[in-house]
Formats: sequence, structure tokens, C-alpha cells
Amino acid sequence: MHWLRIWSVITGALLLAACGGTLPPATISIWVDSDGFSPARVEAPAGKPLSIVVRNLDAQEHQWAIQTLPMVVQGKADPMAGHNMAGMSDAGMGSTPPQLHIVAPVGEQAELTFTPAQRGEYPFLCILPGHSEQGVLVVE
Ligand SMILES: [Cu+2]
Repeated sequence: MHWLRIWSVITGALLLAACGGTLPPATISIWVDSDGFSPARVEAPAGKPLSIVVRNLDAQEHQWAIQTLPMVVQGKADPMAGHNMAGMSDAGMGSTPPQLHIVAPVGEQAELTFTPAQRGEYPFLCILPGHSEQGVLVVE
């Protein structure tokens, strides 16, 4: 019995330590294949850093984009801050580029970190021509 009590004290101390400093971003993993995003509905708190990780399980490229989402800007404004286009192909860039944009190459994952500023429901979708995967990011 005694070791259980010690363990709970240690765990509590670690939790306190975690809350005291700068929190690492919360991470949401979203899988995508030709059937769509999974999960298609994800939730995150406003005003806290959020990492979206898109894992592409398909044999073709997919993207994850939100057209408009108010963000907390940290440090100097970087016009590419909302983009992770390491695996970018020419397809998918319309006349109005989305504010948030992740390109997930075949069999790989890509990550983007940002801080949503306002509550709301923000639809996300794959913007490649002919693709219809979609979902929603709920900021609470
Ligand atoms: Cu797609």
C-alpha cells in the first residue's frame, strides 16, 4: 500500500510542475485516406497553442486546410506561419490561399502549430482537385 501513496505524491508533483511553466502545445492527430479525415471532428481550446498532425495513410497526397481562422500571433508576424508545405505539389493552390495549410505526402505525416484566438467552428478540407475529404475544428 505504501508505494501506491508515494507514487500518487510523485505523480501529483509532476502534474503541478507541468502546469507551472510554458505548456507544450496540445497535439491532435488526424489520419487521412481516400475515405476522409479521422476523426472528422476535433476540439481544442481557444488561446492555447495547438499542433495539428496530419498522417496520410493513403497512396496519394492529401492536404488539410482551413480557409480562415483567427490566430494569436506570437512574435514577429510570419506570413507563412500557417503553412507547412514541405511536400507541396503545384495542385491545390487556388486564388485565395487558405490561412492554415498542411500538405501530407504519401505515407508521411506533417505538423502545424498555431494558436486559435476565437471560439467557433472552422471547417477543414482537402483542397486538392477532385478531393472531398472534410471535417471541422471546434474551438471552445
Ligand atoms: Cu485529399
